[in-house]
Amino acid sequence: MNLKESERQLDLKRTHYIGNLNASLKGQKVVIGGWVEDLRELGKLTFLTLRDVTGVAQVVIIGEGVKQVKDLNRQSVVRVTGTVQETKSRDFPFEIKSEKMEILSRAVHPLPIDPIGRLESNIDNRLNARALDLRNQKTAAIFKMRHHVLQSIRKTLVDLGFIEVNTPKIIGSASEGGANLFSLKYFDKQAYLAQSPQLYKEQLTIGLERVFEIASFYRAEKSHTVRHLTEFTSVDIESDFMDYLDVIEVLETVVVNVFEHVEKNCIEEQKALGINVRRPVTPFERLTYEEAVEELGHEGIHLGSGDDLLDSHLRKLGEMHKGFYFLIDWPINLKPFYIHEKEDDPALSRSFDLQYGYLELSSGGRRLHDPNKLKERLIEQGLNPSQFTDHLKAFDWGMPPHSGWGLGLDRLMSILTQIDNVREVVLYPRDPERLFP
Ligand code: AMO
Repeated sequence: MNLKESERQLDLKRTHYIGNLNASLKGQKVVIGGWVEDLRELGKLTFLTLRDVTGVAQVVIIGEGVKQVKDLNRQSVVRVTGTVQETKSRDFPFEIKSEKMEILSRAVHPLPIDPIGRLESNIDNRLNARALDLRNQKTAAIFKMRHHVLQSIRKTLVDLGFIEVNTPKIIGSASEGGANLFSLKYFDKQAYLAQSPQLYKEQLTIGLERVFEIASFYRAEKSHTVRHLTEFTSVDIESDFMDYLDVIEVLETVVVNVFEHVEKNCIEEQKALGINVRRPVTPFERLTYEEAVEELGHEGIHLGSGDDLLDSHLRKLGEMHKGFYFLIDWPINLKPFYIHEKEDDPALSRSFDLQYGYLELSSGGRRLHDPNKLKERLIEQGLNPSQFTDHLKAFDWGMPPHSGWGLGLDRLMSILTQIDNVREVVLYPRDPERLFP
């Protein structure tokens, strides 16, 4: 087929990612592409620092090319055909002598933020220009790490026999029964955004036994803290034939594997962030709610049995229990309707939270699988069983005993990267004030 020049597809191929180049390729012709991080004229030469997602290289331009890049703004996108050669530079092990320079896209000047990070931008300006912020190596490191974290979690759960599923995010009735639901008009009906996959994941144990989901969920809470978002990513699991202490072990394995994976596989990212990720000490401590209340008592904080642990209490506990620990056996009145009581002490429940210091990372437990008990609990909590008909009917189809948990991925990322504000570890965070970009 004879295509006219204008119809022919532009050749945009590169021969190498910059990260795959090395000094041993001396004399080899390569085609690389990326964005211009820096440009320095030095007599008849121009030095161009070119970055792609894998690394940074020095390009030397002589002759015609010098004119081409004379007025080129930083962050513009170019493709360079050239030869790998030795360099006198102290910052680079080799350089590319440019033979052909193609300017593919021009960046404006000034840009809304300095993506090199030489000029500090505040978080709001960075989030408003998030795509550009990803050219900052610190920011890029966070999201490369997040990718590794997701891979590690998937691997651990798949290895343990869990099947990855996708449940609906547009739902007809509240899954957790709470008031913090976003409602939306669904044609002529009322619908909501899912707060969690709770009811679906429980139902799925009927046929798939062990399931997990990694997805966005929604909470209509006007919380202005560094740990709350209105849209957050949750890692959820549910398994039949497991009690709460079994799924606690799964959770510990997931978390420890994440740290080990990142320690080994994210060397550059740790450097960029100035952190050293280390495998946490195991097993994580398990503190019962009653023990926690007693410890708080010694600190002069007196709680009645069944009182919730408020932020200030968790902060005090966090001072005494640094790092990861499980808070187990919560009073049943503090837990959602689906949580199973402790048979030997029905005021308590087979439930847990995973804490990192003061921060709650996950909660979970054994679930009620007896439909009559579940109906009773719904009524006790002021909920109407008739709104849960679709869920309850599954409990008559041979519902196995089951347990599970939900882990806040954004909070885990903030612990791992040692960055307090979850907005930093989410690409386009949503909070009560932020709906754009
Ligand atoms: P819970 O409501 O405790 O439990 O949520 C589980 C975990 O999700 C994270 N999380 C949040 N992260 C950021 N912003 C928010 N607004 C937010 N809300 C929750 C936290 C929290 O520990 N269905 C149960 C889980 C289960 O029992 O399986 C649930 O949703 O890290």
